Amino acid sequence: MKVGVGMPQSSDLYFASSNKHKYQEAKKILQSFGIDVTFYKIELEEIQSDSLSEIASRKAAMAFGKLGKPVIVEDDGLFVDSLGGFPGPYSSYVFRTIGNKGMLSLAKNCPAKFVSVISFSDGNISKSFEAKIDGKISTGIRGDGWGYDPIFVPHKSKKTFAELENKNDISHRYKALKKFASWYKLE
Ligand code: ITT
Repeated sequence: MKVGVGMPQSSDLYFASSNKHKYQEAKKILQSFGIDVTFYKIELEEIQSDSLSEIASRKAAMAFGKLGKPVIVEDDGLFVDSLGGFPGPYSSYVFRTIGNKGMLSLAKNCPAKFVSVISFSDGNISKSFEAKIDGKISTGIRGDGWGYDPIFVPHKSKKTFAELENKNDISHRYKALKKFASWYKLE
């Protein structure tokens, strides 16, 4: 798996997800680290757990079981401080049910963080990398973005993720993939 710096390798690494936005961002970010990924579009069953890392590592093992090739998955959560970390591991369900409008009515202007866990599996090795970005829930839906982007305002910013041009340089996903890339290149 050795990769030269700045030299995209032929894609022997897959990104398993049902969410093309996550894949598109991950692809761009990994490309900047000289790593190529291919989309493995799949809805993987998620175990119920309070731990994103446990959910992600089980998903990675499941994805490898189906694909038989080195694969990464990502599990994310939006954690609102005043709601005891809710929706956290349930962020996907909450987005599908109450959406950004519902989250605003629960947590307008409240401190929150976005957490990403990237898990790798190749059948022998399984590794996870976690990162977060602090911020808050906005006061309204702002910008044309996917998921919670129109209501998440990162720390020191006045703009939501959806309004920012440099989301991919600062996000939870960027930070977790950066840790993954440093490890992957040395393997
Ligand atoms: P998977 O198939 O990869 O699991 P998912 O969309 O269910 O796709 P997650 O469970 O990891 O992904 O994500 C939890 C929720 O958080 C989900 O509703 C996502 O749309 C949302 N989300 C994750 N990362 C985000 C980001 O960078 N910006 C906005 N929303 C995000």
